[in-house]
Amino acid sequence: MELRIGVIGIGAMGRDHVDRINNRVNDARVTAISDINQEEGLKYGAEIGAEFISNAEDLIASDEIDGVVITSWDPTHEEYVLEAIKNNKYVFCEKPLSVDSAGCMNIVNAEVEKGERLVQVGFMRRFDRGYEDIKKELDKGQLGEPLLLHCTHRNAEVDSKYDTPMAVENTAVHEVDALRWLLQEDFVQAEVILPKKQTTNTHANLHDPQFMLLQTESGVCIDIEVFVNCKFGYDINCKVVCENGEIGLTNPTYYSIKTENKDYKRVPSDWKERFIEAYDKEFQLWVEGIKQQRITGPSAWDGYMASVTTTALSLARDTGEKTTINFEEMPNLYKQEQFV
Ligand code: ISE
Repeated sequence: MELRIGVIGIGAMGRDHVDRINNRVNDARVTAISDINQEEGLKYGAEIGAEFISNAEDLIASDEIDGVVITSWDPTHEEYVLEAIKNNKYVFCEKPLSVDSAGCMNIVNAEVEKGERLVQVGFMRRFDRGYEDIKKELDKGQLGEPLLLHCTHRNAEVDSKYDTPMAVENTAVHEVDALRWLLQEDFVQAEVILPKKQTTNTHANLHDPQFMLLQTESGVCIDIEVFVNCKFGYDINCKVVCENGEIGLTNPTYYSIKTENKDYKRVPSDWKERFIEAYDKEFQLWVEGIKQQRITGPSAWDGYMASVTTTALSLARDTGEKTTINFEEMPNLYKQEQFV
């Protein structure tokens, strides 16, 4: 049976997901879309053969929709996810699950009350081959205990709307989730160091680059460089230093070009290119989850934990102080599937 998927928000990310659902994911098709821009929505709906439903709540409630994808403006996520839970609909929500931790907790509580997982959050890095392989190696234990992690998250450039807080909330949030999943433990302390020297390629509202530090419950120390105007491409690195060795991501390019005394490897241009396979896999897992009525991908609890951690990082940046990360106790609903 082909699942009927409704997508709310048809900006760049929404369209990217429509394309993967219709062309690369098995057993699902986008049959309805919704967007605040009616003209664009009608035009795009006609292009992809999907009904345009102007009111997102009507799309969520429709009997002709089996699953909802939320790629709308961040502040609308919480409201639409809660509406989906109310309507017993499976829902895939792009990060952030909500703009704050209290909002994420509202979703956790609504799901716990239903007694069933309906929500998957768009933390795609868990599905990336590189991160998966690192996790397998760490789980084997031959490298010994992880001690330190060095990560970089570099974007070629960002637009003028991207400001200092977004380096945490929009960008480092991916490391926050992926590293928590890799290490299978939570973070307890956050710190952000803003180097005095910034790139001349930034603008007045964006401190770039930034240096973030996290510590886990067991004492693993992590540094994350976020540099979103690095100019040369989308460059993601993660090195885990263990007792008996080191393991890290490589640039996932399958060829190099030698010419004019140089040996070139391509650097991806953005996250859509770098993580294309991971995005496809996360959606395939979501579709399988709906079919089997058992969602196992990143959960509302993971969305909440990412939010408490990014909130602490933001506070640490604003105060210049090390900040303790506090969180609620994990409800039983999430214990079984934790860190899948
Ligand atoms: C963007 O929203 C993403 O999700 C990308 O993965 C990240 O690299 C980028 O910095 C964000 O702005």
